[in-house]
Amino acid sequence: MAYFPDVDKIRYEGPDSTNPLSFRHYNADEKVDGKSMKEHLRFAVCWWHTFRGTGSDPFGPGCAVRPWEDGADSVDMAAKRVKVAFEFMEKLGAPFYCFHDRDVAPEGKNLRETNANLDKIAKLMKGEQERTGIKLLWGTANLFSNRRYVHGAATSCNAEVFAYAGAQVKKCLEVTKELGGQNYVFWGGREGYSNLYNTDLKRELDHLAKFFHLAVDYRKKIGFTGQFLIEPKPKEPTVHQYDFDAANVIAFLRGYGLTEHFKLNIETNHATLAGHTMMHELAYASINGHLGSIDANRGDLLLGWDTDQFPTDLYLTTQCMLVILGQGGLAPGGVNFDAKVRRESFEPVDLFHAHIGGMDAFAQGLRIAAKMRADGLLSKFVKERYGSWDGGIGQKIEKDQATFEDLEKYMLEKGDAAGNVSGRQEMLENIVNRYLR
Ligand code: XUL
Ligand code: CO
Repeated sequence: MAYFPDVDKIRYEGPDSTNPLSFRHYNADEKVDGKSMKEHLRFAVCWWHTFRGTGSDPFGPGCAVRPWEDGADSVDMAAKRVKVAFEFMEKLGAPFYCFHDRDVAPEGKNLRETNANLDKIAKLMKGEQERTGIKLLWGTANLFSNRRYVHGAATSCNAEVFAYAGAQVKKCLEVTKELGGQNYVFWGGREGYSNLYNTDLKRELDHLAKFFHLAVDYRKKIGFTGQFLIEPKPKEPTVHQYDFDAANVIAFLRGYGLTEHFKLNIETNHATLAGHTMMHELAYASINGHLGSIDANRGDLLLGWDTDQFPTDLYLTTQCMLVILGQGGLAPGGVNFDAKVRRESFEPVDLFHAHIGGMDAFAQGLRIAAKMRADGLLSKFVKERYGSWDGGIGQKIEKDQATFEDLEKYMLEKGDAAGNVSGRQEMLENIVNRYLR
């Protein structure tokens, strides 16, 4: 049974193709900088938006046409959806996927039944993985949709809820391991607060760290070797999300002795909500050795909330790939499309158009970034801009060979600081445009 009968396998047809159901830039096996595009980009389809998204919004219910859905959140429907998902991913040529436990299997009437549902569906997913060769990039637990998580999960004021969340993550780690997941993601969900009048801030943060330590302990116990990732997000659903941005999460990990166990999964729309560019967030994580994976999407700057649109902007994808290539790649992480089609794009084929566009935009970004790096114009400019640190007083400061007294003596002799030159931002922006023509 085919769920997308009108769509064949999506193929690379080159930049001149006018077939909207073809890749114009993503050519999986083509080598760029010594590695295939497939290896560089490690694309993943997300289960939640692509197979559970209905297009519902605060103003109305879903209107997406999904002929295979029967409207039930049942185990049977979940089983059918596994077939739908793998047919889609196979036709698209996506090498990876990601899921939340509750995307793939429904909750039962208690934890035992819920876990049994998950096991049943995970078995089918494993079978489809073996049949298609599609792999699991990461699993994660949904610790935010069920009403028990109204006050958060690990940071709930209610210890019972912390206990349930621990049990849920334990199970999800086991399933992720069973499916060969290469990473495991923690997105804060409702870990945050809206008002300090009712919140013990210190206790909540301590509990969050305790939760992460318990996860690290359990992962060692079961021998799960996938990379742990924390996904920062500044606001939505709570006013003050604890994992605000890359800098905040890295400081948190340091403060609680967790740095060696976690990297970050950086999402574009979360970066922009934090008032940063994606490139800033990626660079900040990367220079700290913490860039693990990305959730590729974009927001709408005119709206300013988490619209999770598919990325199509070549400046954005080029900037992403500059940072990613700069650190030698993302593996075992990848590029996960945490993105959804617009409510108005309600037909199944729109799921293909959306992913094709995102994959092509990243493939182009990869090519452009590789060329820019090979030419080295930006890196040469930056190197020269900091040249004063490669000798003289700069080198002494960097090598801890200068005290404040030394600096005073040096400047009293010179009288004033010299050597400032233009930052040439406009010239550099023009250079970048040369590559994007
Ligand atoms: C929410 C979000 C999540 C995480 C996984 O904004 O990005 O879907 O990626 O829980
Ligand atoms: Co995300």
